[in-house]
Formats: sequence, structure tokens, C-alpha cells
Amino acid sequence: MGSKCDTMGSRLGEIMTLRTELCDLLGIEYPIIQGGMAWTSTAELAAAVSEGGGIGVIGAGSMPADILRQEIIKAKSLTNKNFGVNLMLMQAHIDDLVQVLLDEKVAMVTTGAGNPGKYMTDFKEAGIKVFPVVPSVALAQRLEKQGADAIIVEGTEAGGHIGELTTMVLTPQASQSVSIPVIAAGGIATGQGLVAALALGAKGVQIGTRFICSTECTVDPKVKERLINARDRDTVVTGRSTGHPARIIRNQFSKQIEILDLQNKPDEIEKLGTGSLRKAMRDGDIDHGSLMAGQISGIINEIKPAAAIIEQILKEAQETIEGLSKL
Ligand code: TUI
Repeated sequence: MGSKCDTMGSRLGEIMTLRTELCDLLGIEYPIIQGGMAWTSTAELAAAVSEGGGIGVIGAGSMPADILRQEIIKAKSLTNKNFGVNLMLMQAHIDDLVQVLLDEKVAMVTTGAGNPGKYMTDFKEAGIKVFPVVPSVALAQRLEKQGADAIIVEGTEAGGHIGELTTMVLTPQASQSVSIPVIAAGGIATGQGLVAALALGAKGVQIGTRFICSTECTVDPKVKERLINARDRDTVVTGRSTGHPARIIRNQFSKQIEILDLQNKPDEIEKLGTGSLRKAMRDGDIDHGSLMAGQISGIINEIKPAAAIIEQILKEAQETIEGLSKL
């Protein structure tokens, strides 16, 4: 109808939008969700991604409730399009953050590091679409029963707090196990990745790391430079002994954590970790801070506006599909 073509159904020469049911669910043009990243995806990035046709997501992380409210108000001033907020559920003041979302009636919420079931009814009554991020099929099924609108399955390739399964195995198994749309996350930064995710049964993708290297992302420039210089094996998983493993760029901080992990000292790791994400992302201390980023970092080689990143992903996806159709 309004779109220039249907999912995977474009004729050559037309712009392919890869419109899926996710686009209708969120009122967006392209099936791309920007990963909500603590201390990283502020209102500026979220609004730019939404303006570019995907959906931007503010990473609430450990923000106090009043700061989150200000970020949402700022994003509303920068775009009339829908955007979302990511909540990290392990926060002590999570109830206050939820209340801000209910008051401000954002379009959607993504959740990480826990089960948002407790808040599901309130979100739904406020008209907020709920997209839990999960690392397993069992959690995807549980959250479908609890009323989630879609499920984001996140592979271990992702940056930050991760599970064990890869995007390659999680996406098809989750897609076969739930009826609501599945979104693939972890290891995706290109149009080739988007096509692969759709081929595995996903209705869209969540992309985090690629958007750190966007013009609008407000992290310290040293973070963007480090990601552009990153190679395929430059991330490591830290903090396994704490039960909350996280993928970060290898540096002096990760080496310190590695030693504490081997010594099985989870309390010391938690202590060292406090404030470390902020130190990397805001203060630009890329040697002593926790630079959370995914395994796909090695493919990123330039900083450009979020809308141009989305445009490039769509173009690559189109070329990939056309190339495959010639086989
Ligand atoms: O949440 C993320 N990624 C994140 S959160 C974050 S901030 C942080 N700070 C300190 C320690 C850890 C993280 C940085 N990156 N991704 C989504 C995700 N959610 N990955 C895994 C999960 C998850 C884990 C357990 C989701 C649900 C879950 O449920 C357990 C249960 O049964 O309640």
C-alpha cells in the first residue's frame, strides 16, 4: 500500500524497504531497532535513528528518574517520530524509571538483564509496546505468555551483558517457538547481517555497536576511534564469576577483571566495575573504563550520521538479496 515494496519482494530498481510486521507494530519505515545502550544512547542518537526511519532507543541504564524524564522530553523535542527507552532491570530504582515511562507514554520499551513481567500490565495499559531482550528460547516463550509484543533475542556476539548462545542458533529456534515477532540482536551491523537475520526467521534486527560510531552518538570521540580501529578478536567476556558476564573491548581494565575472574573474586569485580562504563563512554578513558561493544566492531570503519548508516544497511541488504537471487 503506502510502502514502495513488500518484504523481500521488490523489483530491481526500486528502493527496498524490507517492510515487515515489525514496521507496522512500531509505526516505522525500516525493521531496525537501535540497541538501547547505557551511558551511550542518549536522546540525540535515539531521535536521529527514528528520523532515519528505524526506531531509536534511549539507554536509561543507571540514570536517576528525573534525568531519564529530561532525556525523553529532549528526544520529543528532536523528533515527532516514535522512539523507545531501554531499561536495565537490575537497577534498585527500577520502579521509579518505569513510572517515568508510564507518565511520558513512550512508544516502546526494551528491557534487559531480567524479566519485565511485573510491569507488563501497566505498560500495556499506557499503550507502551514491550520488547524484552532475552538470551534463550525458554525466556522468549515465558515472556510471550506474559504479554510481550515482540521478543529481541540477543546472541553472545553482542556488547554488554550477554548470554551464551549465538545469534545464528538463537534466532531460528526462537522464531519457531513463539508466535510474536522475533528480532535478532548481536553481531549485526550491515545489510548482509539484516538479510541473514530475516532468513533465520527474524522480523527485524536490533543494532547497537554500529550506532556508537554515528555522528549523533554523544560518547567521547576516543570511544568511536577505538571501535574504528578494533579488529575481530578485540572483545573479551569479563565477569563470568559474577554471574553477569559482559562483553567489552580488551584493555587494561579487562585484564584486571580477567585476573580477578581467575581468582574467583566476584565482589572485587563488582567493586571495580562500578562507574567503569561511564568512565569509558563519557570520560573517554578507554584504557581503564569498561568499553562495552560487540564482536562486529571490527567491521566498522567510519563515523557517519545515523540516517546514513541506515541507508547504507538498506542498500547493502538490497544488493545482497539481488546477488543471492542470481545464484
Ligand atoms: O541487558 C543487556 N545488555 C546490557 S545491560 C548493561 S548494564 C550492566 N551493568 C552491570 C552488569 C550488567 C549489565 C549492559 N549491557 N542485554 C540484554 C540481556 N538480557 N542479555 C541477557 C539478558 C537477560 C538475562 C536474564 C534477560 C533476562 C534474564 O532473565 C532472568 C530471569 O529469569 O529473570
